[in-house]
Amino acid sequence: ISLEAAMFKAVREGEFLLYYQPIVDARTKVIEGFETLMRWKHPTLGMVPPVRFIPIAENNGLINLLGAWALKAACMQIRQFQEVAGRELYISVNISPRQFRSDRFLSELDDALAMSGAEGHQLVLEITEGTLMVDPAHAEAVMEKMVERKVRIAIDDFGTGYSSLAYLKRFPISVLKIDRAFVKDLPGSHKDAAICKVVLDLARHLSLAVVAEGVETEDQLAWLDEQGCHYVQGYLTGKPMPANVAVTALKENL
Ligand code: G
Ligand code: G
Ligand code: MN
Ligand code: NA
Repeated sequence: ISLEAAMFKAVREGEFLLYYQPIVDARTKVIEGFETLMRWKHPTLGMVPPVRFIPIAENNGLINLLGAWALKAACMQIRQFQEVAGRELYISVNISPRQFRSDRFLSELDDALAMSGAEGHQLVLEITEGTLMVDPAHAEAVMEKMVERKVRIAIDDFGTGYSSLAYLKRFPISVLKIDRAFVKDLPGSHKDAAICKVVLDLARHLSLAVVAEGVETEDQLAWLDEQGCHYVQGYLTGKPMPANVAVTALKENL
């Protein structure tokens, strides 16, 4: 049976789960939030990576179902994380282009907040530049509704898409996530260093938060901190992990 057919069954049987990767303060390493990353635990294939199933789900529309489920699961989980930590944390959820454009997106967002009791300001939604470019007027209208709910918007994989900087002026964006592609050869690569510096400077002037992704070494972390990058995410400070492991990480991080 095809992966596609298996996915419909997997949704019914609850084979999808969320992993959580810490987003930490670059200086103190205090966990500020978690990005949720979807996993598919197939009974015989084992862990199917998202690069294999997200594109299929995006194509056949199953992403709408999966995305709505992930939003709910993430909002429910943030309550437990906060109880363990005894302080405010946020959860950052990837929203696929098709999910963002769906007519049901805002009502699913409201459902997730309502049923979990999570607050809008605890939620960051990650979208890519491509998502904004398909239908900017629609994107603007949806984002205004998100702002009304105090839900923040992050641009994921910043700088890797085909889009102009004009969208930083037009849309109510709060966070830029510097793609791993610009981080992995830091601090040695002059080009990557220049790109990261410019992004950080731009973000500072626009009052945007920056998260550097894919941080794997102490040298990368030290350089980013020195350049004024306040938040990092990567294997160095925490891999994507199941919720119970994330709870342990939170307890050790206090
Ligand atoms: O989790 P990595 O660990 O392998 O994720 C690979 C890719 O899959 C990333 O580009 C990520 O944005 C995407 N991805 C992971 N989880 C989700 C999800 O819940 N929703 C969407 N739309 N994409 C996701
Ligand atoms: O596209 P998005 O930024 O949502 O995807 C995040 C992806 O990056 C996930 O696949 C996640 O597992 C992966 N990732 C997170 N931290 C690191 C890291 O330090 N190194 C590498 N190679 N991948 C990472
Ligand atoms: Mn992401
Ligand atoms: Na990214």
